[in-house]
Amino acid sequence: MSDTIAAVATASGIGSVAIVRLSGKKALSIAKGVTKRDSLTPRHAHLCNLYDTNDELIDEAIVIWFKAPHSFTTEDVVEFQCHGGSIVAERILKTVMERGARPAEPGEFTKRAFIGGRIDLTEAEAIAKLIEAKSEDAARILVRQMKGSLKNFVERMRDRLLRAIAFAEVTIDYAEEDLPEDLTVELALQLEEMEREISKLLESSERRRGLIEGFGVAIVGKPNVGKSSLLNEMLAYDRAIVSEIAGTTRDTIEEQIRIGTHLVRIVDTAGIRESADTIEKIGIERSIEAIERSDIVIAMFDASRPWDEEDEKIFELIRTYAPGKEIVVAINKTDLPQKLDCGKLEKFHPIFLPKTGKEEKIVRELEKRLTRMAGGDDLLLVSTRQVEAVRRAKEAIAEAKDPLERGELEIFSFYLGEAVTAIGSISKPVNFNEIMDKMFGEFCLGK
Ligand SMILES: Nc1nc2c(ncn2[C@@H]2O[C@H](COP(=O)(O)OP(=O)(O)OP(=O)(O)O)[C@@H](O)[C@H]2O)c(=O)[nH]1
Ligand SMILES: [Mg+2]
Repeated sequence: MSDTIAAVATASGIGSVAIVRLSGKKALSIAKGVTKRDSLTPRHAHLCNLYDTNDELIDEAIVIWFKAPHSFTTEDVVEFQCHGGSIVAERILKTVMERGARPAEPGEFTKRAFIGGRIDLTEAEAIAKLIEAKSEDAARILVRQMKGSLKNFVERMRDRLLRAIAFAEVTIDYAEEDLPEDLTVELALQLEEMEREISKLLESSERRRGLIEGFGVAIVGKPNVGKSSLLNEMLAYDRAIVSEIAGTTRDTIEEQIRIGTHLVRIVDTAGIRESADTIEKIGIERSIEAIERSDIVIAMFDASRPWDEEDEKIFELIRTYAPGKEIVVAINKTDLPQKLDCGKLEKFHPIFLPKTGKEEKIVRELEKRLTRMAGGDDLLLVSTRQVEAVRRAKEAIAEAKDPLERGELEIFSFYLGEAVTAIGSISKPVNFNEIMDKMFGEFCLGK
């Protein structure tokens, strides 16, 4: 913490402005040296010439000093807003290093903001994910979490748990006193309500993981039904080879498209078929893998051929995955004479794809499903760390139920204490160093 750290905070490449950031005890004195100024006014934009250690002019830049503790890191921070491109910013960085700063680790500015008590971990993680977010919906949720919405949820939950513990403790200490009889019932109700809220958060975070990473859509179906044709139409160019030969696609093909405000990873797979051919077999395994990794499965069937064992296999697969995923059943080749009996598929409300204009129909359907998946409350668990902590809290709350019923209030308190620790760790880690390095190491440089 005593080191003064520096980094180029903006993305590399051509741009009109780049920002070099400096944080720590020496930030101001280094800035004075680089600008050759005797003084800077806090929070004022100064137009300055910047010089390297050989007194050579590097750039003319805007320099702002954020005086400790009123800065992002709570330390003295100086920002140099220089001309874009990589050379100028790199020269400034080199100069501040020669004057006593050291390069910042990824996420180190945010780490200092956390250590300085300016933000908690939920806010830090929201910042990291906001930078990565793949959709407007995610950005909207994350900016609120950056401003403390998840932190507030955690605090409210902690308060409720602590109050429940306090009730129990009072009962333990003053058992003979006149306590309301329905206390156990009241506590049980509270536990149930907390469990419900936590489960909802876990469920909606899992369902909406795609808001940050992008949603996965897998197209599956027996060979030759027209999977690659659909992919090509969606991408508006011939990405995959299409032919009348069954088994044309032998590997999974993955591309990204935007649907509405969402980023979608669309995966075309090898047709699922029992096969002795090793290459095709590997392809089939990959198809199953693609289904497992996806949020939405487009299961495609061929209207021009009778239902067969291969269709049956796809049907079994979608039945297996249906409860956890959005399944879109698409009937293709509807322009040819109909030989397919769709009876079994009725409950999936199949959509019929025309020979031309498949894309429009499927995108409309996907948009509907995405809207459904993306909906939910305003909170989102954005890392496995957060999910694990909430899951642990949920388990501990569940464990507390039995002892409560049996009137074993010490054990009840113990489990609720575990829940408090687990939920609290979302904001502030229990095992400080380990979490700190793991978490902030995933940040990008300069943040
Ligand atoms: N008549 C008709 N033919 C289609 C339609 N869609 C695709 N086809 C044809 O069906 C054949 C197979 O199409 P592909 O897109 O290669 O099928 P696939 O499902 O990717 O096949 P594999 O990669 O072998 O699993 C090609 O000859 C396409 O031109 C359609 O709506 N109507
Ligand atoms: Mg194909």
